[in-house]
Amino acid sequence: MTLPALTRGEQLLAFTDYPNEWTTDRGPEKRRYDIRKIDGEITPADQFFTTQHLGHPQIDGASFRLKVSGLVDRPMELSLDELRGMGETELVAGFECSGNGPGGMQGSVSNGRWSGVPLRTILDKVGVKDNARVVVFFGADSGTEEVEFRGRKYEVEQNYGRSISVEAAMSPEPFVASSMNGAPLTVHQGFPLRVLMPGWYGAPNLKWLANIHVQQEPYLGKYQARWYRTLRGEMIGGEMRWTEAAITRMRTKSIVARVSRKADTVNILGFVLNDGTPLRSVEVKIDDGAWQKASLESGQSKYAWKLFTYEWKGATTGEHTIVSRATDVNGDVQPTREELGGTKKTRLEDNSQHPRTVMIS
Ligand SMILES: Nc1nc2c(c(=O)[nH]1)N[C@H]1C(S)=C(S)[C@@H](COP(=O)(O)O)O[C@H]1N2
Ligand SMILES: [Mo]
Repeated sequence: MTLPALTRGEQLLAFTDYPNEWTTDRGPEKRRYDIRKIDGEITPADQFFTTQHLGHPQIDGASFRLKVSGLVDRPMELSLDELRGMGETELVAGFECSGNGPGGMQGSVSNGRWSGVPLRTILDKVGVKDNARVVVFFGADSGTEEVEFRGRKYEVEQNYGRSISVEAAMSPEPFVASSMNGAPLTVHQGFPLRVLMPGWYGAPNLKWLANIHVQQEPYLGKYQARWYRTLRGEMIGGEMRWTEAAITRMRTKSIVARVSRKADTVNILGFVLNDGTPLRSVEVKIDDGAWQKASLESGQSKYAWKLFTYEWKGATTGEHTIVSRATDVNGDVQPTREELGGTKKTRLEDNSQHPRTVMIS
């Protein structure tokens, strides 16, 4: 495995596409990850990107209880100790905010080592009733939200909420995480508990989890039904139909993150992230050259981001454009901006190729 850390005598090259005012700071309690600083597979907790809508709730771990309610045989309120006693699973997984893109220099993405209790273990303990279809997660964070209906606006108090199907909830992957990178979750990361949906965008990875509620009908809270969705053209029954769908699984995206030089070799490093679908290749293109195959690391799990590297020999001085594209085993190729624009109207889930510019001096 090629180590992503810089070796002796290796120097970072400057990207010329970062706006002068770009910083990792996104205002109170929000932070981007500076992907030029990737020097290992795991993002350190104090650099892990972070965002939320309704601020940070302060939760006392000792008196905290996770409420499990709705269509279950045995509703429960579980303490952190009780949850810890129910088993532990660990997974290296990355995710990006569905709004991550060139505007924020792809800084709303990170990769961590999470551990916690499988969601299925909790649901088995309370007993999900046969008529249950949906598992809703509510965070402890709340605030006044504006909801628009038929041209009128309404102000309501609500918690951040997200839902998944019972089928997805009972699959082996999702878990309720209590630690990242070997330490309890920070307030930023959702202390004391967050949902970890491996392979899904950030929005469903609900922080400060306070209540798991099981129900039969779809959950239509603002952050499920309105805010996190995409207007997309799909071929359905042989016709192109424009439909809206909730943000769920990550679409394959590769990004050139760091460019460095040692003697006459320019080293290009980037990451690929998706929903766990195995990858066929990652390729790199320099200026108007041909696509060249990059070497791809296997990553620490199916759901971890995969780092890729490409050695560029014979680079000339001046500004150059570098872009990458990933292709999965099904042959799905990461689209260009123009290609993606043909099937997606709204802004979220932008997995288009992102050409970067660097200066070689
Ligand atoms: N309770 C709660 N969970 C939340 C959110 C939120 O506003 N409230 N924001 C979501 C969004 S949009 C993203 S991108 C991720 C960010 O997770 P991070 O701060 O650990 O990077 O948290 C998700 N979980
Ligand atoms: Mo997000």
